[in-house]
Amino acid sequence: MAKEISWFSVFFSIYMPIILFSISKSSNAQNYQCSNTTMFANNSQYQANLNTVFRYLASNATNPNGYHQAVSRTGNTNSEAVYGHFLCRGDQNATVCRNCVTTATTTDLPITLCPNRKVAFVWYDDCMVRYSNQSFFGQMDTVPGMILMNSNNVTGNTTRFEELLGNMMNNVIAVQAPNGGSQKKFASDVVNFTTFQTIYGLGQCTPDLSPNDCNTCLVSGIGQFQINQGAQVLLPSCVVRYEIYPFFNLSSVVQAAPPPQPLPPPPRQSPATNPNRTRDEDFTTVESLQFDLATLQSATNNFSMENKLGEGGFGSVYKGTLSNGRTIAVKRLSINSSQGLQEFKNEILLVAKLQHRNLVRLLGFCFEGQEKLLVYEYIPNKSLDNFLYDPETQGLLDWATRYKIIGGIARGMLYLHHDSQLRIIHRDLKASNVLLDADMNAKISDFGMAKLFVVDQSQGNTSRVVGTYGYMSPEYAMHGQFSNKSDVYSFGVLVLEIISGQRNSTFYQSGEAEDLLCYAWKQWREGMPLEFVDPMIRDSCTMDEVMRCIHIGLLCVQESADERPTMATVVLTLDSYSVTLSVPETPGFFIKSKAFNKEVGSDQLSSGKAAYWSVNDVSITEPEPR
Ligand SMILES: *[C@@H]1O[C@H](CO)[C@@H](O)[C@H](O)[C@H]1NC(C)=O
Ligand SMILES: *[C@@H]1O[C@H](CO)[C@@H](O)[C@H](O)[C@H]1NC(C)=O
Ligand SMILES: *[C@@H]1O[C@H](CO)[C@@H](O)[C@H](O)[C@H]1NC(C)=O
Ligand SMILES: *[C@@H]1O[C@H](CO)[C@@H](O)[C@H](O)[C@H]1NC(C)=O
Ligand SMILES: *[C@@H]1O[C@H](CO)[C@@H](O)[C@H](O)[C@H]1NC(C)=O
Ligand SMILES: *[C@@H]1O[C@H](CO)[C@@H](O)[C@H](O)[C@H]1NC(C)=O
Ligand SMILES: *[C@@H]1O[C@H](CO)[C@@H](O)[C@H](O)[C@H]1NC(C)=O
Ligand SMILES: *[C@@H]1O[C@H](CO)[C@@H](O)[C@H](O)[C@H]1NC(C)=O
Ligand SMILES: *[C@@H]1O[C@H](CO)[C@@H](O)[C@H](O)[C@H]1NC(C)=O
Ligand SMILES: *[C@@H]1O[C@H](CO)[C@@H](O)[C@H](O)[C@H]1NC(C)=O
Ligand SMILES: *[C@@H]1O[C@H](CO)[C@@H](O)[C@H](O)[C@H]1NC(C)=O
Ligand SMILES: CC(=O)N[C@H]1CO[C@H](CO)[C@@H](O)[C@@H]1O
Repeated sequence: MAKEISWFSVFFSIYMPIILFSISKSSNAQNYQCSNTTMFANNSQYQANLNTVFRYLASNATNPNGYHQAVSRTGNTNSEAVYGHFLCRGDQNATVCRNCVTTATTTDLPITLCPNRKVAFVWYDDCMVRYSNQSFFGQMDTVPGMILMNSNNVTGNTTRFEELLGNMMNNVIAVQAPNGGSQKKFASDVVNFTTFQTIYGLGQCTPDLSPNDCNTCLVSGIGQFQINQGAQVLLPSCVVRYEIYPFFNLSSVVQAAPPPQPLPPPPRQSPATNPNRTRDEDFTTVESLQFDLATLQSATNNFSMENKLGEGGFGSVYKGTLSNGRTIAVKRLSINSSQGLQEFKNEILLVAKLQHRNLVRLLGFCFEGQEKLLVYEYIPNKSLDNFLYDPETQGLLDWATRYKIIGGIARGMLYLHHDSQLRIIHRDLKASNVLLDADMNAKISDFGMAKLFVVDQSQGNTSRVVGTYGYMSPEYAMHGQFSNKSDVYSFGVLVLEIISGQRNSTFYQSGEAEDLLCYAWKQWREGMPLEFVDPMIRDSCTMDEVMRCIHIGLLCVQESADERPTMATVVLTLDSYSVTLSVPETPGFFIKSKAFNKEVGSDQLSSGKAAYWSVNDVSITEPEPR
């Protein structure tokens, strides 16, 4: 097991797993987090200040915007100051708000839930209350948090449910994001699922956030939804929730929700680099992520062959079972990091905070002696390439499943590029790096490796190329230039592979030795896209979805990185049929000449196979950054 050290690790381990239990409307006093070991003494100055803050909050609970911040800093030192706030749910009236805040501040927090704790959070249906020994005002925090799931499965078409839910939550984001100042940042929406079932959703941020921060918080919450009959994600700075029963005042529903807008550009400054934003680390420490070598050896049967799941870039992966029964995947790194140990640990801490339902979660690491191990959540099914290219399992991937996988990969990549605080470029997105869970949800793996092993993660040149031929964009393969758009290119190749059921690198269409991208483009230009579709799904697929996906794929692999869409546009396009797509230009690698004219006709295209890259489907990962 991971070493249990402080309350921080408890915070973390509470946050990491999805806490599953049915939501009952009445009792939800379970939803709290408090520092276990940082206590204050009875009759201390801290207690006096905290009581003052509680009194201020309760007496301001009838504020019209349902929000109040209070500070009490009586005493000699700053360390005795207490900061607190409450936020009432946007549709509730003052009476409900006051009852909720009063319960929190007079009994629950001081007596039953978090007695003598210096830092605490509690979330109820109607309000949330938080206090700390340091200021958090105006700051966006997504840790610690709680995920509550209704354990009942959706009855009916889950794909449709997920689509409707996604569109509804997009509306919720779009509606409240523009609200500035002290206005409520609250929105709710309703959508009919079937004649008999309706989905109700809401999202709310603390009003002290900027619109961008509010957006980021909501997106990060929604990213953790799983598709059940209901879910709520409770974060310090925002909450998101949906149910199949009306759980809020329906007159709060925004009328005529605007069409979904592309997400606004993320704030320029990365929160991770703002020195004032290091508070997150308070709740996740390197220690809480550290595993004993002995623990991992015994979990993996001493890295036995029977436990080996496969070879990935960077090393072999083993299945393990911890003494508490939890299954894990352990990656045994075969490479050295040029970074110092502390720097490496700091990066691990950051990567471990990337959490999204379409990303494989990093649970921890072990760095002992010669061993360098990364511990991940275990995903039961194999990777996408195993399914896609094995004639025995190919049939399991019907069109609906493939479509869901494409959407999942897109959302996971969007989170990496825009929504996570780190703005990660994956750099090695490919079918073998997409794992499928028991419900065939896509989970992207091996992200953040560039962050762990290369110092500079912003756009720039790199002296070595990490990536896999066949998925690498021209600018990356040739010049080592990487950016979000190189990932978009790899995504495009992956989409075309999923639709065609063919590996780009071994693609061979009888008669004409072309690569997959050219073939896709040609069929598209000639108005025969169905020719390109995997024969296994030709009869069962939904034509307009397939067309849209091929179109998106072709846009993503355009030679000019500027012409390629962003992942935000890709997700929007997948979610909304009203977005008009531009006509794709020539795929990169079609021909290496820059002078290639886009006006050229298809006959000329098929003869334009002058200078192909050599085929090689191995990850070329040179271990040592220079
Ligand atoms: C920390 O507090 C939580 C609830 O607040 C409790 O479940 C857990 O057992 C505590 N851990 C320790 C180590 O005291
Ligand atoms: C504070 O006092 C209460 C009783 O008033 C007692 O139950 C509690 O254990 C005390 N806490 C500490 C940390 O001494
Ligand atoms: C509200 O809180 C402020 C401090 O944050 C305090 O001065 C005031 O007395 C409180 N009560 C009311 C009714 O305003
Ligand atoms: C808050 O309390 C923690 C734990 O006691 C301490 O490490 C931290 O320095 C305190 N922060 C401030 C601003 O006093
Ligand atoms: C406030 O809302 C509650 C329940 O939502 C309701 O029972 C109560 O009558 C309302 N009070 C006022 C003053 O509107
Ligand atoms: C939901 O579905 C999964 C498999 O699809 C099943 O294992 C699980 O038992 C179901 N849960 C409920 C509450 O029916
Ligand atoms: C489920 O919903 C999706 C999206 O709305 C639709 O394309 C598909 O045909 C539906 N499946 C069934 C079995 O009705
Ligand atoms: C949902 O269905 C109800 C009744 O069937 C209808 O009155 C309502 O307008 C529908 N709502 C939406 C958002 O379509
Ligand atoms: C629901 O909201 C409307 C408009 O804000 C308000 O008039 C009504 O009293 C609310 N109902 C309840 C039960 O709170
Ligand atoms: C950090 O906080 C200090 C004091 O609260 C403030 O003066 C400074 O402007 C902040 N810096 C940034 C980058 O937000
Ligand atoms: C695990 O394997 C190493 C060598 O690979 C060996 O030194 C060690 O004793 C083994 N441990 C156990 C518990 O078998
Ligand atoms: C985009 C890309 O790299 N495509 C490759 C697909 O496979 C052919 C060979 O079949 C390569 O030449 C291409 O470079």
